[in-house]
Amino acid sequence: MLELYNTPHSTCSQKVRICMAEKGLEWTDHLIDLGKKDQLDPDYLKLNPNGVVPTLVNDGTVILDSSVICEYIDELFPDPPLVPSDPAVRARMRAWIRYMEEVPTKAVRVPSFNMAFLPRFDGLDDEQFQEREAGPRPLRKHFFETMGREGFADEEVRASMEQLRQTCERMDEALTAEGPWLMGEAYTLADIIVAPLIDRMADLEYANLWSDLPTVVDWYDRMRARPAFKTAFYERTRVSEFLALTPLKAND
Ligand SMILES: N[C@@H](CCC(=O)N[C@@H](CS)C(=O)NCC(=O)O)C(=O)O
Repeated sequence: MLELYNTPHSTCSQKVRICMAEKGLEWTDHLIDLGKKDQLDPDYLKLNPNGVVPTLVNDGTVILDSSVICEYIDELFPDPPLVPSDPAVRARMRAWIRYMEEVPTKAVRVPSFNMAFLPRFDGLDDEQFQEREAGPRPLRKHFFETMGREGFADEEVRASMEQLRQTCERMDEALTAEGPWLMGEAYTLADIIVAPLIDRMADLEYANLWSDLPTVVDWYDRMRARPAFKTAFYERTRVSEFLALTPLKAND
């Protein structure tokens, strides 16, 4: 039995949900409310000591980290394949995944928090903010400290936007050279892993990051048309649907 501890609007959860839906799998949904800090509950920390979502449990076996979960799912349920069989092509796909984790996944957090999640702290004074943020944050302590009550600085916002633009340009290069997917003919985990990041930027009204790149526009349209994408992005999975968006301090 597959159980997924996840959060509707979390990009890391969304990629796992797309992957599982592509395989036609069913799973038991355990919803984790990040705003209420369910991810830091001692019982959840026993499952995932990083205090983040998602976590997959397969008949008692715990699998952590969204990209690792996607590869694990692909190995257990190889049909339809989402990982290339040729080792060299597979290595190229994994290099994409590492890049996605190192660059756009981190970059997306800055506008996401400044625009969507910062209002959680509205009205709190310093002491109340410290109190709310007290306690273990195994992975994100420094992230929240840097963000503070005021959000990330303009410089940080600009750097993130630059990294996200670089991602779109790299996608454009790959899609122009091969296509229709990032790895060419085969639709793979590389497409799945970047899709929620692009979707988040669209949701935050930053589609201008790729609007001059028709290959990326077309890729995103095809991605959204997939039934698995629709399963993963059910109602109220986008931050704009339930959070007030606040314009960024440093626009673009
Ligand atoms: N490398 C981890 C990162 C997971 C992660 O950062 N998840 C975010 C949501 S996308 C989270 O749980 N954040 C916790 C928080 O905001 O306190 C993975 O890919 O699973």
